Amino acid sequence: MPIESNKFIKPLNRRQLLKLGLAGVGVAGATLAVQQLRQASGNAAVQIPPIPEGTPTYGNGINPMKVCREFDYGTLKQENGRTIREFQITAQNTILQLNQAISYVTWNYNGRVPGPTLRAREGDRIRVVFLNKGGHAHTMHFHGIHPSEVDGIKPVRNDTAFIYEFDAVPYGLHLYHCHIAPVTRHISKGLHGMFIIDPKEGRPPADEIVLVMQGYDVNEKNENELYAFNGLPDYYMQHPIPIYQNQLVRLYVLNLIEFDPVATFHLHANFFKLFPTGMTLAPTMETDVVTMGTAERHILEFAYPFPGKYMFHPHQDAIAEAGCMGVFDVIPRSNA
Ligand SMILES: [Cu+2]
Repeated sequence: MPIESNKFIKPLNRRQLLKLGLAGVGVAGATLAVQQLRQASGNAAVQIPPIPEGTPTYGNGINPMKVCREFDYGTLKQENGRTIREFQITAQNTILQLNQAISYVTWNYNGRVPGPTLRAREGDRIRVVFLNKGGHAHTMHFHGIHPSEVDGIKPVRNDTAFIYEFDAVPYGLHLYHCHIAPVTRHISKGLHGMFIIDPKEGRPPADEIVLVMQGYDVNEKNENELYAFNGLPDYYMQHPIPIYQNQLVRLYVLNLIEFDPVATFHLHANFFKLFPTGMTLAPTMETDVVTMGTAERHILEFAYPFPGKYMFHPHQDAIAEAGCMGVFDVIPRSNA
């Protein structure tokens, strides 16, 4: 698939150049300046609605309303003239109250399901210090391009650690998960998370939201009884995610439902632009439903022109009605 790397870097006119004090520089210089501005500003220009009061937490104070906009950029270190982005991950077990009747022992990374959304820039050197406190052998297998030694299939025994180090390539929306057999079991018990590699030139400012779709096989019969976005069934039905009217929203959607071969993602009363696997800077299509096999993921972009509450869910009723449903609460800015 061709990658159009400069799609969003439009040449500036003379007035815009004067404003930037760049009238004397060439187009290449101006383009670079725009890229630098975009990197410097990041999403600082984007206003995000505050977390509604009273949204419940679980485990060690984990709040799915926070999780949906939380990114772990790691810790930057300088070593031998190179920047290393270091992440600390611990596999552990945490009991989750999935609904009023079912509490479930999850296997997870850093006490949360899904694990932290790890985020890096294309070309960064990544170092993941992985400590296994889960009581079973686990690993971290990253999707991406890397040498076999760090492919995360070699078991890391309980109470031992392993360091995965590799370059963040290619840019896109990727994932990591445990790769101990049966892999479906280790993934569906919660050992999974998103791994976002931003393109060097960045993406336009947007309200960025993470949604990981997951199933729970609570009685271990190789089929799911419950489903969820970001770990807790029906959480975003009871606690809609607030977004602003006419604000560009960038949704990072990952399907990690095991035991069901496919699930779709459908957005109500709108259409979204689709960036397959997050590996393009220009959308390849516009639609309101997209089909994903297990481990497939896409970036979706949209804005809501009208205020109100709008559902999102897979178009498979059995999945949606068993917990994989949520609502966006579109708020006019004047009310904010
Ligand atoms: Cu595992």
